[in-house]
Amino acid sequence: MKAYNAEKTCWNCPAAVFKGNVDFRACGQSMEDIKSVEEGLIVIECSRRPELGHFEPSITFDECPEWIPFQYGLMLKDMRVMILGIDGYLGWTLALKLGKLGFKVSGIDNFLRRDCVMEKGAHTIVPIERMTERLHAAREVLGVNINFRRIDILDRSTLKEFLEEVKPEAIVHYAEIPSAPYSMVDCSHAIRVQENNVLGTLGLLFLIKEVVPETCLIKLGTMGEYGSPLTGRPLYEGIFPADAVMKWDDREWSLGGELTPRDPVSFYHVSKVQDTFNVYEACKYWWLRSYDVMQGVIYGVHTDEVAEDSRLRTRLDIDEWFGTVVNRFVAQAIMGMPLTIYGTGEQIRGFIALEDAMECMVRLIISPPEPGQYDVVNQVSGLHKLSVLAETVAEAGEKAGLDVKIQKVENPRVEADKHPLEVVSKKLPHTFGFEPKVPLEKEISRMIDVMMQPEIKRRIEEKAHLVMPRTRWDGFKKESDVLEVYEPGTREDTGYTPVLDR
Ligand code: USQ
Repeated sequence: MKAYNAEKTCWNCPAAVFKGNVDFRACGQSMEDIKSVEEGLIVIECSRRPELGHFEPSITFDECPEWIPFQYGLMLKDMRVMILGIDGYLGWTLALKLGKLGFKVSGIDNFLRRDCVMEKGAHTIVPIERMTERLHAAREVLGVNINFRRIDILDRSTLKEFLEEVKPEAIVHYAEIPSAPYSMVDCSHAIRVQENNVLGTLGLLFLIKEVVPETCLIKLGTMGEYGSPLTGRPLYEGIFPADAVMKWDDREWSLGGELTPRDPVSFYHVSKVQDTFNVYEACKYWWLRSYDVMQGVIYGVHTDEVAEDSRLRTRLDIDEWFGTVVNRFVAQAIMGMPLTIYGTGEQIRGFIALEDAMECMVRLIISPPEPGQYDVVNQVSGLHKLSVLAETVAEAGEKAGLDVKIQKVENPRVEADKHPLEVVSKKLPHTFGFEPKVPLEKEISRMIDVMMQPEIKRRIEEKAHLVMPRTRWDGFKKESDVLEVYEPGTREDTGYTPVLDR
């Protein structure tokens, strides 16, 4: 069977440098126009094989000797991937995975995540090494060499030098502050999040235009950009499908191809929406190419690479600022704290396990968009209602001999806590050949195994006082009141049933 990316051509390949007779990067025409009107005029030079001279961009990945088969499809030999935010939960995990697969990995980080967690007085419950030790262990254990620089994404001149040195063929952008509660602490935290995220991304776009316009930017967005429309309107993949229509006043228009509405749920999520528009515009103005990844809530601790050696582990946060819900529930089960459901627990969210998310990223990296193409994928493998999620964690905990209770606490956030949710996530399975491999229950029990280790259990208990929510969207500073505590298995499943269109 042919690889899912076999039919892509030089148009998609980051090694193809366009040498055509038109400056199509600024011409403002649609790509279809360019392709038909300028047929024969657009030529490329292959940066990998300059001896071929100038030719039409029509060689498929399947035909090109630079694209070689590997377990996920075809990969560009020694493809250079730069990860921005390489020290984080996802960045580090992806770096090891890509390195092990034979990609040439480079990355930047300014350790902002470590600082923000320290500001809370918390720590990653899975201990992680300093970067020098991480790099050393990656080399020693996995034979992976990572070209790391300590650079702040806002320091554009230093980042520019690094981009010029590496000339990445894909850039994965994780260098953002990822926490909704952190962005709601007060004015200076809200500004810090938006400054780092929005201005960091905007500056990056200008640098890509200048230094590596052929690269693909794989930008981490969030499912939270869409919100959860009370009408139950499906959450399409960022852009309305061709047959979507708007009806009003006895008239009808096609919405096909337009960005779908966004309804973010915190100042952090707003920063991601702003990024979406900036990336979308940059692709339009300068023919950059990007995948905007609307990722659901990540959970988990496992990939083969991070599990290889304790020095290679990735971080795991459970405090009220940086812990995400599944990771927090499992830690709460371990320390004997009733699982903290915010509000009714009828909120529904998209989720994906760490290991599955990493596979999706590899699949996106090796199948770049065309010049000028901005595309969106909804990266979720399941939709779960929070109350049901708590039951699932409780059940796994009980199997492991833990006595788990659930508590409903006053919701510190302003969010719909009873809403339908229908999510479309068709591109990853149908265009990129991705099938989720890690069921929720499996990852939860892997997490329980890791968190029951005495050192990690001790680290959880040490920070137990930072787990209850205190950061409220209304600005008052107070710990949420407990509304009720109950035994798992004693409540009806109420609210809406989620729908995932795959
Ligand atoms: N929640 C609880 N109990 C908890 C923690 C959270 O009921 O102890 C609830 C929240 O109220 C919310 C849901 O769980 O309804 C998810 O909260 P979360 O803190 O796990 O995730 P969120 O704030 O949405 O943000 C996280 C990541 C963010 C990413 C996002 C994906 O921190 O970087 O963008 O997940 S998504 O939620 O799909 O937007």
